[in-house]
Amino acid sequence: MNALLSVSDKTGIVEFAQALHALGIKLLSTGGTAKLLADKGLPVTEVAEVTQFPEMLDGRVKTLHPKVHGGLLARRELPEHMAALKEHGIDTIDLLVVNLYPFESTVAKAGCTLADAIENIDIGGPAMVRSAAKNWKDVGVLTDASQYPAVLAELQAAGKLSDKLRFALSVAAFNRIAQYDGAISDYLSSVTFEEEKLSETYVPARAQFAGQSNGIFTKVQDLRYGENAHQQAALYRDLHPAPGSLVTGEQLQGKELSYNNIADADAAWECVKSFEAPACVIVKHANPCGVAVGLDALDSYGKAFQTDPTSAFGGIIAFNRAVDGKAAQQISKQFVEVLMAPDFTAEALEVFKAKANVRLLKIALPAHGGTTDWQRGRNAMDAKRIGSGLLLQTADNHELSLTDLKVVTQKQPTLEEMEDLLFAWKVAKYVKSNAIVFCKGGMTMGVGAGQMSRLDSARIASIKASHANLSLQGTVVASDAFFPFRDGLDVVVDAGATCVIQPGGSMRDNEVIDAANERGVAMVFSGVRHFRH
Ligand code: 93A
Repeated sequence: MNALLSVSDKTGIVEFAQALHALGIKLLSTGGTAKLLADKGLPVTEVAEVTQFPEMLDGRVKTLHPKVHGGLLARRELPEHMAALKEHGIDTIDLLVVNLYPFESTVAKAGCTLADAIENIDIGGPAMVRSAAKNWKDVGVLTDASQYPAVLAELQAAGKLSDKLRFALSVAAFNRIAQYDGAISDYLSSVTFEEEKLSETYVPARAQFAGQSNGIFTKVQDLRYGENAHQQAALYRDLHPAPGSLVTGEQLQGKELSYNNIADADAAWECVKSFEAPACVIVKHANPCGVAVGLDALDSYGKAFQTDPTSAFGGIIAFNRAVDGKAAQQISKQFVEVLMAPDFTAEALEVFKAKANVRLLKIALPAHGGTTDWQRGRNAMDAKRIGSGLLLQTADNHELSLTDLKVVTQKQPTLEEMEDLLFAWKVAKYVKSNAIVFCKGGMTMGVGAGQMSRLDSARIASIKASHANLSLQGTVVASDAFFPFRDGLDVVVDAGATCVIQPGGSMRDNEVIDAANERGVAMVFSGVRHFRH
């Protein structure tokens, strides 16, 4: 039996080759791999010796030769194939071990030039892998070091590979080639080509649409199950995650994160990150059920918890400040699934030691002063799977500034109300539509989320406030989209709101403005909508 070994990632190759040699398998190899094996005392024949052709063009042509591809592609059961090999003095190659030039990790490096990227496009490796994988009935093809043990086990037990394993290896090989070609295509498609700058050191800019994510994802871990127990799931992250994103965090303690934990944790973390003042966000089923800004972690937590203590049970809690011992004491009185913060003091960690199941995540906040979305820890792109398709959009990274606001009523908001309006608006952005959020004094007082009717969201928000024994008198309210009629406004004013923020832009804006004037409340248009589905 002949094996051809040609690997860029040389992890485990020496031990694997030694085991093949011990089984009497003849080793063929390319330059670098051959040298390594020979240095370890293994008898190895260089491919160049077999082809009678030197590796040339800086290694661009090493294995692209009929003596290699004939040996891989010949169908052993066809006499004419075997006769052709004989006629041309070609030996069969029965086992192929190849891993490719490291294209993905090369383009992931900062400052990677176009020339670096191009030189790391493997040609001969994929060609051999395809030949071997196509001829899976006769050839075993290994494309990853993780496959070495299973292959060795069969060879040692039976002296050959089973059809089942060779077929599985072939499928894995074509998957790997597809992934590799996908990475090349993604990278090249995202490159802004500037002819005048083209030189050996040209570092291409990535297209605006792709942002800093080069579309290459790496698997972080398999998850126990998906949204439900019968669904399989895994977590992937960008090869280059944005600073301050959830996937850059470190789990300090607690049970393994579940699919739903991660989805909810992300919603809480993205929301809390948007505040500059010390803030706390409590999430249940992807919606904030309590958000507050306060003096510190303890203060903001106390306020956020008050919004909806019932829903906060088993919640996912995020802070944008370190959690100290006092806050930890208070939080540990409730059932928490996941707790996230940029840091935990030693006292806080001590408190949670007694609650070994609580998942603690330490996630650094993005540094101040970033100008791009990526530097500010945000995705440039947002994706949603639909039946046999994918919806892509730029992410909702809009931030409201005071100058965007337009007061449309006779009554002006007070300074305090203005602050609460901006707070409520930020929260509403993270609440599923239709979103109605009552706030006062830097805390949510009632959150209505995810209803098919805006009126129902408004009603639910006030029912929830009454369940939490909170009064909505003198609150401000944010609506993620415009009020199509005056009825929605009437519901929130009846509940006690004295000031409203909404995008405006309805055909009946005048009807709604007249209603606000008639009811004696202030109303502000933001000019932008924040649907979230
Ligand atoms: O430059 S190539 O595209 N041309 C080839 O003919 C070729 N044959 C194998 N790259 C080629 N390879 C790749 O070389 C393999 O896929 C492997 O990644 C690498 C191993 O080279 P070495 O053994 O010299 O370290």
